[in-house]
Amino acid sequence: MMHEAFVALGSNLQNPVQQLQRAFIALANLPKTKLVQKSSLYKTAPIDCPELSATPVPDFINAVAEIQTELSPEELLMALHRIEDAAGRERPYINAPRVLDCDLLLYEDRIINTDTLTLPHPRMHTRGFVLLPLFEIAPQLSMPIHGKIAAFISAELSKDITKLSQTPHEHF
Ligand code: PH2
Ligand code: MG
Ligand code: MG
Repeated sequence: MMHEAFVALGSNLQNPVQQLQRAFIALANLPKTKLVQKSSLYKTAPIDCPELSATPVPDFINAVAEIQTELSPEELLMALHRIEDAAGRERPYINAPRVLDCDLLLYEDRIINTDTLTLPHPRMHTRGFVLLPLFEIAPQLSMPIHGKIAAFISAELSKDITKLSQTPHEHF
């Protein structure tokens, strides 16, 4: 049985646009999984990222993908971690700059609270960099617990987020 899931992608290191393009391909290549929709790429200001040096935290590129998968939520989570690791992800401290972050947002309407996985993603309804790309590909979507994503989108959450009009090199 195929299950609908949504995955948030983010990068603010080492050519983030290319990191996200590769991440979409990696999602499409997962076993027992189809990539159904990908949002535009969005340039977003960092949220809750500690500034540990004089250099400002780089902006992010964010996007959301819709997939259909026969993987279980736990299998999918592990597969997403492997995609992050393959991109060279390091985890020196919480919310450190990263080459690739792949977060499982929703898996059908499952509510899960284990040590390793919380669904729906606990912060998804508070983050413009998730809500805007998600709304682009699934405007009618409803989250378990919180309800319609559209109800959470506001001018405040949308500030410092720019939709990139064109993904470079997509025409080749
Ligand atoms: N991810 C975070 C924390 N802050 N800010 C932006 N703009 N984009 C992100 O993907 C992001 C963030 C934790 O994963
Ligand atoms: Mg994240
Ligand atoms: Mg993550």
